[in-house]
Amino acid sequence: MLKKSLAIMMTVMLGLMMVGCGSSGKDGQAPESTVKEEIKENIVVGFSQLGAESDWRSAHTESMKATFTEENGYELIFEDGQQKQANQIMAIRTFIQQEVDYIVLAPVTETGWDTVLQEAKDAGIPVIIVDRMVDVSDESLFTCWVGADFELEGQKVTEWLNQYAIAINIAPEDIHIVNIQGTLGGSSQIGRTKGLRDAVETYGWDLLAEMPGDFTRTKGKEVMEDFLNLYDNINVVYCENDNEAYGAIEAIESAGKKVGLDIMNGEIMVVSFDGVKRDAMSYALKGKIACIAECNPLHGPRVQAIIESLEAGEQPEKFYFVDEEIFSANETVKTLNINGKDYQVVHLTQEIIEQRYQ
Ligand code: GZL
Repeated sequence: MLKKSLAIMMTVMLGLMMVGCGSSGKDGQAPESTVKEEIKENIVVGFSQLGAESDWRSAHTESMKATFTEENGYELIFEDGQQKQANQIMAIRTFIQQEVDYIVLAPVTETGWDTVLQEAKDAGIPVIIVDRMVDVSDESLFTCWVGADFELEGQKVTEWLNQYAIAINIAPEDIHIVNIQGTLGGSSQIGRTKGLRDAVETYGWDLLAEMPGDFTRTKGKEVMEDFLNLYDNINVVYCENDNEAYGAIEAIESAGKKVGLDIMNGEIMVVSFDGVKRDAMSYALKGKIACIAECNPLHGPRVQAIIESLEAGEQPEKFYFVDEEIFSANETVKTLNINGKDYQVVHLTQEIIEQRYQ
């Protein structure tokens, strides 16, 4: 707001100066266009991004930066929280001081936001939550949320695994799974882990261990190395994002084991989430990742639509869930039925990959 009033004052002063010098309309009046020119100010958006831990996060940041440009009528103030909630809270307080028009928050974890979101509310600044969710005592502390149904993502992967296990006739108790979790306390980790734990309970799989891999390749590799040192019967690795899967695959192959879908003959199957980069799809095409539940990072246009709606005085939906696919190069499992709804498994081919990344 402060920036806006300053800009308006400068525009009016500039208009008055023009009246005094240079071209003028009839009778010395300022040209119509100067005085009546509509003052269109850029909408100032303060965006607190949680970090830069993964391919997904980089694509998410890029989508926001590519959307909120000067040409599109925005001024984006971007702050990277470097995986620390304290940094994000500081960023939000700075945005409030700067009197931005909107705050967009990609929260690293779900809890601990009530106080600072109340400060934004008291300052009259709408807050839009993107990607992971916030767990607050009062949902009026944010205007809208846009993101994915992470538990459904977990249900898609585990239902694919259940159907695949049945097809290759492996007993549920012979499925020995380890889970390389995402950043603990973030909605994507909470939802994907719940999807797995519920399936373990339902189908009777053997869940050997779970450890956080923080959605990074490095940590994913470290955790997989630990798991391999602890267990000699792992045949499924549930990675809560692709970067962890890359690290797990590296660890498995460095240990002289084979990654693949033939778990009845000693291969270790890797399943994952995101499907953002071509690398992930190439791994899947080779069967090194058996299936990938898409998690779509392109939230920029979705957030812009919310802001445009609010600018027009409308009341957009409070929660906006993004529709997402599931991919596999293996054709054994074709359709998933989850909570009464069918989801087609996209059969990955080189052609589909080319189309997707053209
Ligand atoms: C999902 C997002 C997760 C991605 C990871 O919406 O929160 O965080 O799955 C990212 O790749 O690091």
